[in-house]
Amino acid sequence: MIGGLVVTALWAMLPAYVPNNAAVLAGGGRPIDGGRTWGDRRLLGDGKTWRGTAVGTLVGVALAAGLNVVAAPVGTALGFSLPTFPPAAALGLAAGAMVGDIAASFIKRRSGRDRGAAFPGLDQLDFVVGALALAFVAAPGWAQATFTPGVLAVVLVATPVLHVGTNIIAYLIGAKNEPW
Ligand code: CTP
Ligand code: K
Ligand code: MG
Repeated sequence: MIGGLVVTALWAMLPAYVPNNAAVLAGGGRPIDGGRTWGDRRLLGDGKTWRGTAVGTLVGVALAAGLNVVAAPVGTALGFSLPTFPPAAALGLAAGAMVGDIAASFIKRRSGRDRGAAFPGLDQLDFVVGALALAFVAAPGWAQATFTPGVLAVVLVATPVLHVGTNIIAYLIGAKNEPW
C-alpha cells in the first residue's frame, strides 16, 4: 500500500524532477531577464537562461512520453497501475517545474540573495509547487485522479530528500557550483 503510493508518486513526478537537472547541464547563454534589474538587483539573474529552460522543459516532456510507453509493462511487473501522461499533463509538469524555479529566483533576488545563494525550503519545493500548480491548470481531471491526498503527501515529503541528494551528487561530479 505505502510502497504503491511511493512508486506512484515518484513516477508521476519524474517529468517534473528531471527538467531542473537537465537545465543545470544545458544552462548557459542569454539570461531570461536580459540583464534587467529591479532596484539595484537583477530581476532573475544569470542562473535562469532561455536555453536551460527550453531544454529542461523538452527533456521533461520527452521523459513523460517515454514513461507512457513503458507504464503498462512496468506496472504489471510491479503489480501497480502506473499513471500515463497526456500531453497537457506532461507539459504542465515539466514547464511548471521550470516556472517554479524561476519564480524562486525572483523571490531570492528580492530578498537580497545573490545568484547561487541557498534559500532552504524554497530551493527544495519551488519546482514541486510550480509543477503541481501547472499540472492542475493544464490537465485538471488527470491531476485530480493522479495526485490523491496520499500521493501528494508522499510527493511533499520525498521531494526535498531527493532534491538534496541529487544536488549533492551533481556538486560532487562537478555539474553544479553549489551543493544545493
Ligand atoms: N539553469 C538555467 N536555466 C534555468 C535553470 C537553471 O540555465 N531555468 C542552469 C544555470 O546554469 C544555473 C544552473 O542551472 O546556474 C543551476 O540552477 P539553479 O541552482 O536553479 O540556479 P542558480 O545559479 O543557483 O541561481 P539562483 O540563485 O537564481 O537559483
Ligand atoms: K533553484
Ligand atoms: Mg542554485
